[in-house]
Amino acid sequence: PNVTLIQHPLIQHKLTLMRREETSTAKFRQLLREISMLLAYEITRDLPLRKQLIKTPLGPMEAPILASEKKMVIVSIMRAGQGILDGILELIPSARVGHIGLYRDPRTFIPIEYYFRLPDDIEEREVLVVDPMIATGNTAVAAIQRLKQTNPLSVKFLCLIASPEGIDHFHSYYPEVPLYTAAIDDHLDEHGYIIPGLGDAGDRLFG
Ligand code: HSX
Repeated sequence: PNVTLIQHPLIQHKLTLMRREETSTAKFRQLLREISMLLAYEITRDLPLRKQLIKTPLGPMEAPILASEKKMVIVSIMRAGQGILDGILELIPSARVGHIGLYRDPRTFIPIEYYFRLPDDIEEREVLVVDPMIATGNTAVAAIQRLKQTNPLSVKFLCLIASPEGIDHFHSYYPEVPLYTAAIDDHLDEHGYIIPGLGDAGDRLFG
C-alpha cells in the first residue's frame, strides 16, 4: 500500500510523550509542533531543486533553490490539523494554507463539512493535507474528495497516528494518494477511537 511510516527516533520519542495521559495541553501542543517540523522535513526530502545564479560576498555561484514556481499548499483539517499546520509553517513559512472544517457525527461517524477555503491557483499547486488522526478514515476520504473537485497538481496526506482500518478505507477510495504517518496503531474501538492512540487530538490540543 501507498503508506510511508516515518520512524525517526526523535519522532517516535515525541509521539510517546504525546500519548501519555499525564501530558499537559501546553506540552502536547509543543510536542505536536516539534513533531510536525520533523515530519515535514522527512516528507519534503524529494522536493525538486533547480540551480540559480547568486552572488555570495566573495563571488558568483550556481546554488540550489526549490524548483516549484508555485508555493505548496498545506490544507489543515480543522480543528486538530491546526497543530500540525503550525509546526510545518515554522519550517516552510512561505507555504500557502487552506482549511477544511469537518466534524464527525458521533453516532454515524459520517463527516460533515462546515468550512472550506483554499488559496488561488490551486490547479498549479501541490497540496499536503494534515490531520493528526486517521481513525475510521471517513474524514480523510471526505477531505480528499472535496479537494479533488478543485483539481490540484498533486495531493499527499500526513497524519500522526492511523488505524489499520482507516488506512484500508482511505486507500480503497484513493490508492494513488500517498499517506505518511508516524505510527499505525492496533485497532479502532466501537466509538471509532484509535486504540491505544492518544485520545481525542482536538481535545488534547485545545482543551
Ligand atoms: C479527529 O477525528 C481527527 O482529528 C480527525 O479529524 C477525525 C478522524 O476520524 P475518522 O473520520 O478517521 O474516523 O477529530
